[in-house]
Amino acid sequence: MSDHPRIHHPALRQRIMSADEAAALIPAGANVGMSGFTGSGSPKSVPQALARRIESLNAQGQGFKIGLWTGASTGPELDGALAQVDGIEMRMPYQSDPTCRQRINAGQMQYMDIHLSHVAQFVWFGFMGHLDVAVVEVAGILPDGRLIPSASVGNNKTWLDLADKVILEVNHRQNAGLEGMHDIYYGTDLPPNRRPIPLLRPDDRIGEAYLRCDPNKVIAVVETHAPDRNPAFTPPDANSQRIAGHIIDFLQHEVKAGRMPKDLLPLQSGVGNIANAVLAGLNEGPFENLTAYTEVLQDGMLDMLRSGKLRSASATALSLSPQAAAEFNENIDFYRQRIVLRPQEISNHPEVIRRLGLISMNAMIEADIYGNVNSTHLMGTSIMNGIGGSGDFARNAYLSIFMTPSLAKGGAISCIVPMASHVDHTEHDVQILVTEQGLADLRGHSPSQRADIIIERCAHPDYRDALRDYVARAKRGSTGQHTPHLLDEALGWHRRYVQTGSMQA
Ligand code: 0RQ
Repeated sequence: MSDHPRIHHPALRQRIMSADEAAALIPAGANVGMSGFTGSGSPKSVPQALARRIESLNAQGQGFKIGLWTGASTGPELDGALAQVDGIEMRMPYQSDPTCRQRINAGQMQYMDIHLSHVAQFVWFGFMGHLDVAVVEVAGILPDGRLIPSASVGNNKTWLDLADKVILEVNHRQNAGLEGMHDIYYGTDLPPNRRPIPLLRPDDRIGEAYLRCDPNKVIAVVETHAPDRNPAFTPPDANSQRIAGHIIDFLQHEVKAGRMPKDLLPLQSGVGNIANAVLAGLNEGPFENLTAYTEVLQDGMLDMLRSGKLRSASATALSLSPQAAAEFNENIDFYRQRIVLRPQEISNHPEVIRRLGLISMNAMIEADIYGNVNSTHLMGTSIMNGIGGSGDFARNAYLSIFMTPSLAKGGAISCIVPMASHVDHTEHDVQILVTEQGLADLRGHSPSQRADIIIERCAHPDYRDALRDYVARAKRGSTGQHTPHLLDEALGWHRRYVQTGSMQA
């Protein structure tokens, strides 16, 4: 046993093999559900071995590809390795890998970008086709075959339940102290037999600490020793700090107005540097005894747990910089009492989000003057990452906040435009927009009123006159006066950038 101290199931110890041997068991054309959510908890060895196999088979003209389903984005060992060898036919539900992005935007890889809360149920409903193989990283295997989940949960429960065959990667680098941090809920039936999810507080535990897995389905167990790969965050810049300041002032105002308790409502915070800066601002800010019900737990939330500002945090994945991961690993007993990691169908569940009344804060690419938000497409046609969980939260939160610097590309692009070049979140799902310029509270306002508020509060001064001029002319030239637009001109802003490299041309 001492050779394989994390694999306690006798029959599964017999199935230990190399990553190359395991990858050879994945057939061409298979739909493969892999673990992984941000750079956390994805398999580290089998995808790279599969990429090597695909490369050599494709060199012989075989055209070997798989359908790749995950929790969300993954590390370079997974998305990067498979995309580089052109091994992915259809990718879903979210990616942020440069090679994937390039292939998708070149029309060489199919990508189905869907709400993260939809993934598990779409697969259960049979909407996505058959799941052939699951490749899941775990922190250990118990004597009865149950699995200690890794640093993310994502869709692993669904993959293990539904795949014909399972390959497990047991990663010795994952902290053994993760055991007990997870809450895997097995009560999600299918319509018409669904029951309420009994989660009433962000830190409730309603399930089990382990993933169930039929040992008879396990065709390979591979041992690995590789760390998760999440990049470091950049320290908050002046714009992010201003955005954080506007949000904190606004939340104080909401408390004073009696629309929120003193310790606020559970926080959801999106990915990236701005979200992290807002958390840093909250850590210095006036609010105490906070809770989080979110999807990804970044460095900023760890700081808040340590300082005591945050009482508890629920997520589906850790997404920690190497430095924060080291601190987390040293103090895992402290964090295990305060963090719950759940399947993403629960962390992002509309019913739970609506019940808990979240404050949802997500970054965006651009917003238009009426409050429609683009989170996914650069200049309307090229995917950046994907919608991720932003739609799950925006539609169902108590308060939905979207934020961005007012300018992109060194000032050549305004992030406030007449008409969003792509819409992920409609005006109906967006209550607050924030840039470093200010905060626009859109609640209770008609489209025309919103246009004035957004231009005056959020647009950069360099673009305000042009936006005001657009609105004035749209009011004169538009047939309908509810949402005035000059349809032939509305997207001209983006066209001007494409042609000249500047919207101000
Ligand atoms: O491109 O790198 O080529 O310069 O867009 O911009 O400023 O680095 O943005 O890292 O904060 O991510 C919305 C993409 C923001 C992210 C988004 C260009 C800009 C740059 C990226 P370059 P930044 P951030 C729950 C929440 C969707 C998922 C989500 C995201 C690149 O937050 O993916 O919310 N969100 N999940 O130059 C043209 C504009 C632009 C622009 C920026 N207006 N026009 N290009 N760029 N604004 C968590 C999960 O779901 C996991």
